Amino acid sequence: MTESLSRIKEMLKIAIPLRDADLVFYPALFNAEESDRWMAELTEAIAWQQDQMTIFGRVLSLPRLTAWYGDPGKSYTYSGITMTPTPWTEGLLALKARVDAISGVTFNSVLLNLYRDGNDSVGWHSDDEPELGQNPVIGSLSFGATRRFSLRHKFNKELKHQLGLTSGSFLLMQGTTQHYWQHHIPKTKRCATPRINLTFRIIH
Ligand SMILES: O=C(O)CCC(=O)C(=O)O
Ligand SMILES: [Mn+2]
Repeated sequence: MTESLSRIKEMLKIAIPLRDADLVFYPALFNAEESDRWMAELTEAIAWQQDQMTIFGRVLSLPRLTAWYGDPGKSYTYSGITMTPTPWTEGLLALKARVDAISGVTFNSVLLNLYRDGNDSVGWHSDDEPELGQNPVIGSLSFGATRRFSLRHKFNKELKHQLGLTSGSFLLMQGTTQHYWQHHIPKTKRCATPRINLTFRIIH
């Protein structure tokens, strides 16, 4: 076994026991030094965009910067925005290799979010667009500031969960998770530094 494969097998892994969901959390897929390096490299190397969305006829800027990379032809539409993929960079392919190995699937695209500070956020949603298939597998990698990731059940208001997505952590969401649960990253006054999140996806 190669060194990196055995390292992956020994990785700290936490199953999050939520009804109607399949969530596995790896608190330290990357160590602090690697994470700082990726944070700096991705900040520089990614073609960050400020996208707009239209809600009730009003055009608003998304409260974060985004980018979409992936295999040719793997376009993705969400919130009325169609993103055509930028070709993989060497760095993103290296991250994908680690994430593929731990997830046991082959991702073909990644949506990147840059939260400049606690004023940036993402609203409640499920990653359930038709092109993600019946049971979407989403691999969510975080670098930089720790932000709170909240989950709520779509049909039972009492079921909720919160998780701090720390730098270097990886959250795998699969099975029926996107059918039954929504997630978001709320704004916070307690965060003045940036965070980058990469959600690896399989576009069918
Ligand atoms: O930033 C995060 O952790 C979540 C991002 C997210 O939910 C998405 O891009 O669909
Ligand atoms: Mn999402």
